[in-house]
Amino acid sequence: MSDITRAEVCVAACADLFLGAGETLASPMGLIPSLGAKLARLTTEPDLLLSDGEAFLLTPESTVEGWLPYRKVFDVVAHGRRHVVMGANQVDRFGNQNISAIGDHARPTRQLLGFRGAPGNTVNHRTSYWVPRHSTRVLVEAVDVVSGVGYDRAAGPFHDVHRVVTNLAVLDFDTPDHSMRVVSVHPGVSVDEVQKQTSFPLVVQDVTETRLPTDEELELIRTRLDPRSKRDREVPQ
Ligand code: F8G
Repeated sequence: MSDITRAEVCVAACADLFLGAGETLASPMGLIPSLGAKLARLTTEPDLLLSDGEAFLLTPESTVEGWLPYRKVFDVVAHGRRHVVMGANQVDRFGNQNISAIGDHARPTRQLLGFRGAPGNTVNHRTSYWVPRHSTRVLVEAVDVVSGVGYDRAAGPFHDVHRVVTNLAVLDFDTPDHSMRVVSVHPGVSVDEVQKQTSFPLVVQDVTETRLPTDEELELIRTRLDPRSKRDREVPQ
């Protein structure tokens, strides 16, 4: 299939976040991660559980298939069989995430979402991040406030910041000091461009090109999961 869009590459990269997850609760925030989780469920991970973030488990077509009220989500968080894909106003080289405030904490210039579930998520189970606009403003040397905990802070045995998927690249922390590394750049993007849009030096080794979605995946994305192409609004071509 031709004309594969950047948004579709990002959806497939988000689906790959869940490779090997098995019977795990996926909690994707934002459209592209949600499409990715649904795509994974329909292809490689048939046992993946999809939360609507409120009270239900849903099939990829949004039919209710389970009851997961808020209080129960906390049990799953503590148990650890969950993979959350959160957003980030800022994320730094060790995977600290900020969705709380911009600027000096005593007098922030912007009040954002607050800490929400980020601290508990990051100390209890696998966490990834989705950044729709990779820029030096988001990929910062050090976050202004730590919401999600990174590798340079003592975060306990269940801490597992897996990957950061952006509109330009896939990144992880699989380095000796857990500083951020480029795993792959999306087709049409150079490593230089990714570095230019990042405020700290990235580890660059064995970088590949992010895979294209398969024909089966494209069919699922275009006809079943997002027929109205809302994905193009989150990641313009
Ligand atoms: C900036 C920057 C920046 C933004 N530098 N300025 C400015 C400088 C920008 C704008 C203004 C606003 C378990 C669980 C939970 C639960 C439970 C269960 C979670 C405990 C459920 C409910 C709960 C957390 C889930 C997410 C976040 C998803 C996004 C957002 C965003 C954008 C964060 C990316 N770097 N950045 N500004 N939540 N959301 O110029 O200025 O600030 O900017 O898991 O919750 O409680 O816990 O945020 O901000 O994962 O991803 O989209 O708020 O939209 O509009 O960009 O324009 O006003 O002048 P936003 P944005 P201005 S898990």
